[in-house]
Amino acid sequence: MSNSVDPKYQSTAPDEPNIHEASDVIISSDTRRENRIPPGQTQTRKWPVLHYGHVPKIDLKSWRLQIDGLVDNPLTFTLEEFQSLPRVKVFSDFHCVTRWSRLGNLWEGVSVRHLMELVGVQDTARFVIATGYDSGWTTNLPLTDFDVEDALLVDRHDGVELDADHGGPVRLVVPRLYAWKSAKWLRRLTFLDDDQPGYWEQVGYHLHGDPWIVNPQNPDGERFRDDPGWQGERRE
Ligand SMILES: Nc1nc2c(c(=O)[nH]1)N[C@H]1C(S)=C(S)[C@@H](COP(=O)(O)O)O[C@H]1N2
Ligand SMILES: [Mo]
Repeated sequence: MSNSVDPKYQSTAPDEPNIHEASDVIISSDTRRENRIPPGQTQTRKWPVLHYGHVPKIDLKSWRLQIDGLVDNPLTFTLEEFQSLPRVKVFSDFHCVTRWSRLGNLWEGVSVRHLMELVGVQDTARFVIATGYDSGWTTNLPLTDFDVEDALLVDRHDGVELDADHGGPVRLVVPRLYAWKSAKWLRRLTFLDDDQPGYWEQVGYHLHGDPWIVNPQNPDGERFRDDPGWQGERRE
């Protein structure tokens, strides 16, 4: 955790989605909710830095992104190759399970769907594991929330390069789930047919982690693992 002044502090109110309406920005649908703060969350204008352990030292020349598992064509990208892929912009909110929400982020990078097409994800794939450069930290996600138009691999945020504290050079951002599913310092994506709990999921955090789904076990969002088989309802 860093104690320095937060360069990402929002000195004015965060943007509303409609300012991007006439542009090529993909608007994450949760930003159109009347109340954009999920149950149990509090809005912050900061961008807190949150992770387990230390910011890994990454040599940009030897950085690689590996995509494998249930794919026809496993691929490994250098940073230069990654940066030459077609780019997208996504406007979304960001909700940490420690109860802060940062609204109105403009993310830039490469869409998850484009990468999935390049590697040819097989029909049997249902889940993905994202691995970070921080000693093999992982998180698991279902493709129902990953294979969506507003999920992307990010290298710029609010118009500037993503810094190392927030996961640079490249992080995952999956706006529909809690922020712990948005792996920083992304190193690898592995497609699987079964759900394998990642780092926090193994110690009790939710396998799915949707902030808008409420049920008796998780009255304010899918924070912790609940009874297997229980399906909550997504709050609209
Ligand atoms: N590789 C990696 N990614 C990670 C984490 C981590 O410890 N390691 N922490 C997660 C958690 S709990 C949150 S809330 C977000 C925080 O992102 P931020 O530091 O940019 O706010 O990163 C997520 N991604
Ligand atoms: Mo978090």
